[in-house]
Amino acid sequence: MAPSPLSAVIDAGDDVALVPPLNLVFDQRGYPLRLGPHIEIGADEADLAQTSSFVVTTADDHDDGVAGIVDCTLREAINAANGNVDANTITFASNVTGVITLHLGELVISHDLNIQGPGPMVLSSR
Ligand SMILES: [Ca+2]
Ligand SMILES: [Ca+2]
Repeated sequence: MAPSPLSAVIDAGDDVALVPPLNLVFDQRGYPLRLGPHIEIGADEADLAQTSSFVVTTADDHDDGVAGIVDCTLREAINAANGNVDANTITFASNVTGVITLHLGELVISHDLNIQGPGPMVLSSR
């Protein structure tokens, strides 16, 4: 489980794990081991929140509370955009294809939002 955004373990790890002999590259979930200035204490690196425009990085439908640079669902991007009146554009990473099945219910958009998808032959939602 990733640390909460205010956890004291964030960026408090020893970056020596990134260099020989350990040469660690990924955390236990496959995220880059260092996001931000330093690694976290523990097995999971906290994702960094996208703050202005948002790039969806997965076709999954979940909400871990962070529209992160590594893990950002359409739902997380919309929720983050809803909380920021200046953030009004959502795009999709090129690897996000297929169907986004909305397991968690409908998406709620609270103000003007520009969602730029790759087209229905590449990505759709239901
Ligand atoms: Ca970090
Ligand atoms: Ca996320």
